[in-house]
Amino acid sequence: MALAKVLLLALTSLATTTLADVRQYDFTVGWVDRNPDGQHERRVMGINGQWPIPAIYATVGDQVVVNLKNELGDRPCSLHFHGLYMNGTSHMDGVAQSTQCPVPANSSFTYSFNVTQPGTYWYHSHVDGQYPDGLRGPLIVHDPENPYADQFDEELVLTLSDWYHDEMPGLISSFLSVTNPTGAEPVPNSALMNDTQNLQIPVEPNKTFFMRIINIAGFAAQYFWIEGHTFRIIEVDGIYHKPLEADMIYVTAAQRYGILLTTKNDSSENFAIVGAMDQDLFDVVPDGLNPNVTSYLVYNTEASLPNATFVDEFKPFDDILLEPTDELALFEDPILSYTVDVKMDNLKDGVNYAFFNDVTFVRPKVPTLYTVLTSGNLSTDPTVYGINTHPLVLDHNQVVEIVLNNHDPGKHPFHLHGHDFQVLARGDDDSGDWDSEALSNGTVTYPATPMRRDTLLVRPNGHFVIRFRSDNPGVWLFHCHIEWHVDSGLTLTVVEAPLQLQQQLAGKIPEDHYDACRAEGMPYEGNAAGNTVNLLDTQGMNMSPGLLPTGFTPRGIVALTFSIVAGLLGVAVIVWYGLSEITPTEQEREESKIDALAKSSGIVEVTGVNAAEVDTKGKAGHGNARPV
Ligand SMILES: *[C@@H]1O[C@H](CO)[C@@H](O)[C@H](O)[C@H]1NC(C)=O
Ligand SMILES: *[C@@H]1O[C@H](CO)[C@@H](O)[C@H](O)[C@H]1NC(C)=O
Ligand SMILES: *[C@@H]1O[C@H](CO)[C@@H](O)[C@H](O)[C@H]1NC(C)=O
Ligand SMILES: *[C@@H]1O[C@H](CO)[C@@H](O)[C@H](O)[C@H]1NC(C)=O
Ligand SMILES: *[C@@H]1O[C@H](CO)[C@@H](O)[C@H](O)[C@H]1NC(C)=O
Ligand SMILES: *[C@@H]1O[C@H](CO)[C@@H](O)[C@H](O)[C@H]1NC(C)=O
Ligand SMILES: *[C@@H]1O[C@H](CO)[C@@H](O)[C@H](O)[C@H]1NC(C)=O
Ligand SMILES: *[C@@H]1O[C@H](CO)[C@@H](O)[C@H](O)[C@H]1NC(C)=O
Ligand SMILES: *[C@@H]1O[C@H](CO)[C@@H](O)[C@H](O)[C@H]1NC(C)=O
Ligand SMILES: *[C@@H]1O[C@H](CO)[C@@H](O)[C@H](O)[C@H]1NC(C)=O
Ligand SMILES: [Cu+2]
Repeated sequence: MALAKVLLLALTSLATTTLADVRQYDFTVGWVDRNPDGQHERRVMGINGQWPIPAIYATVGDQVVVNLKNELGDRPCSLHFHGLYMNGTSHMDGVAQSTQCPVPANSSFTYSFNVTQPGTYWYHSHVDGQYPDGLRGPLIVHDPENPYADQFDEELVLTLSDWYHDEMPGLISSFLSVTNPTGAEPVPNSALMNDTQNLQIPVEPNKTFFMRIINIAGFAAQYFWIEGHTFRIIEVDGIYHKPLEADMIYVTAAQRYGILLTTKNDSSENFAIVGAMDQDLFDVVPDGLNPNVTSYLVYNTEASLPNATFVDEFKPFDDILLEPTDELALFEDPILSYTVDVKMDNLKDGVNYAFFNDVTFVRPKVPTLYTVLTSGNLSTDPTVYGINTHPLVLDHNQVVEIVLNNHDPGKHPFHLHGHDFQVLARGDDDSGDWDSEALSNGTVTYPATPMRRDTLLVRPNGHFVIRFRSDNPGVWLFHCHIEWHVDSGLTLTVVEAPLQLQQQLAGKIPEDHYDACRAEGMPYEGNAAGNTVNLLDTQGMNMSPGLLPTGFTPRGIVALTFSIVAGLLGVAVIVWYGLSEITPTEQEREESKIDALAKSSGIVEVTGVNAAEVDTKGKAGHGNARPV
């Protein structure tokens, strides 16, 4: 009996080892011409001459190897595997200037990692705001132990996306410009499903599909529904949840939903599948924009395809109602609760930036992971990562809470790399003190088994509270997944268990990672400024422009812009001098603000030298406000 058990165990472990597979993908990234909305042909970033780019498939336990070759000719790229924990392989997370140097044109780079989690994910470039030019696609991890396996017949992948006719680099420079002082985001030209429109999905009656819906957009969330049908949500962002019925979901950029869709018994009619971009996100809705995309469930090829019926009101399912299938209980109260205040504001160069606690993200000279690996015991000191990476250094195996207050009237989907997180609360108040009061008087209670996901919407001037356990040493970004806001700085850097990370990765960074840095002429040792001698001296690090002089408002910048446009050079020069001149009072204000930040966050330490440097840099480095 005992022997049989041992044998069985041995057999099972043999079976699981042989089941683990290496999934190798050879991906050459290059340009191809496409016209996915039938309105405009343009070049897009394809893979091996294909676009839509191929999906990556794996099974839990597999090792995935992606051999990337960059044939874009004139620009770097990278690949990030959105939602994967990358446990033990933070250096394979694909984030340029955080976990690697960007992969230069005409170079190769290998990503290799083990997949330990089932579910619906995607992969995309993580260099600048690059992926909306096409370098984004599904990543599906199959699960031999899917708890809902007996409830469906077939699987189906369906991507949602927004689409631009112009290429990102030009759009980004007009977005981050003194001529766009309110930070109005470029509005997409159309919406897509599976990178096309009017897709026909043939179905048989009385079958259940496990439909994996992935929003691979750079900006727009979509309302999604299937006319005449309801469905059951069983997965969000890779985490199984107990089935709940819905007839409409709201899928932000980067979110995924796994739904069970049972087809009708009667196959006389066909039905529209509708995606409607959320136009609340757009500052101005251009004339003639069709925010909607339609596909069809085709039961009967003889029958007509119905036009989608307009809905008067969007009433999507509230994801916070979901309960994870594994019933993971609410994490205990955290030692560290970190409050981040989100706002949009202009800096001295007249450009509109996005801030977490008055810090707008600027890439460090040395990728943050390499700073961890070359800063010894000082890796626990946030100073070495530079103010503008907004480092949040975490101890190993702690419960961490993030309270996010959105002081912006826009909606934002926030994503944390390397983790999923528990969602404790989401509300319409951004005052910052609603939480403790409402919790103590019992008006708010946190769910016992909170919903978990990796990308979460915060509502306009609202808040959310999330928790996760720092059980995954690595450098992980926390950022808004609207690419425009990544470009304007809505990112902070989680440096999780840096000492454990050093041990984990000692001697493990492959040479092609350093080759990428060498080819780009980027340093890969030392602090954020590349200083390898005195790690606490970050002089010369990349910094954001300084603050606007007191009293300067977006309206002032609009006036400036107007004067530029009108070519009133005399007036403009005066305004420019007004902008560039920093009075001593202003300088003091700036310094004390940074001091206050250091104190309030308890995270960033700034020396007098650095604080003074903010100002110098702001003055020196950003002449693009100059009206010439
Ligand atoms: C990459 O190779 C192409 C073709 O040989 C060449 O035109 C291009 O200049 C190269 N790009 C870089 C950055 O070296
Ligand atoms: C990935 O899995 C293989 C065996 O399947 C193992 O040898 C290797 O150490 C794993 N890598 C990491 C980073 O965990
Ligand atoms: C959508 O694209 C994926 C590959 O990215 C493909 O597997 C799937 O079949 C397509 N879905 C439909 C409904 O055609
Ligand atoms: C639908 O399928 C189920 C089994 O999946 C079967 O029991 C049932 O009879 C079918 N109904 C019709 C109307 O075909
Ligand atoms: C199809 O018919 C079966 C019984 O034959 C029933 O249980 C099921 O609810 C029907 N499905 C739909 C979508 O009407
Ligand atoms: C859909 O709308 C178009 C244009 O309004 C119309 O020509 C067509 O007949 C409609 N199709 C159906 C199936 O109603
Ligand atoms: C898009 O769909 C929404 C919701 O059904 C509808 O209100 C709107 O009129 C549609 N817009 C266009 C251009 O079809
Ligand atoms: C880090 O600190 C520990 C304990 O204080 C010490 O043993 C170790 O030598 C230090 N390591 C480095 C690289 O300074
Ligand atoms: C509890 O606190 C919240 C938040 O301050 C407040 O809105 C609510 O009115 C309070 N309720 C009671 C019963 O005191
Ligand atoms: C990472 O791996 C460690 C060690 O196996 C494990 O304890 C931890 O839960 C893992 N974390 C994640 C996020 O998978
Ligand atoms: Cu955002």
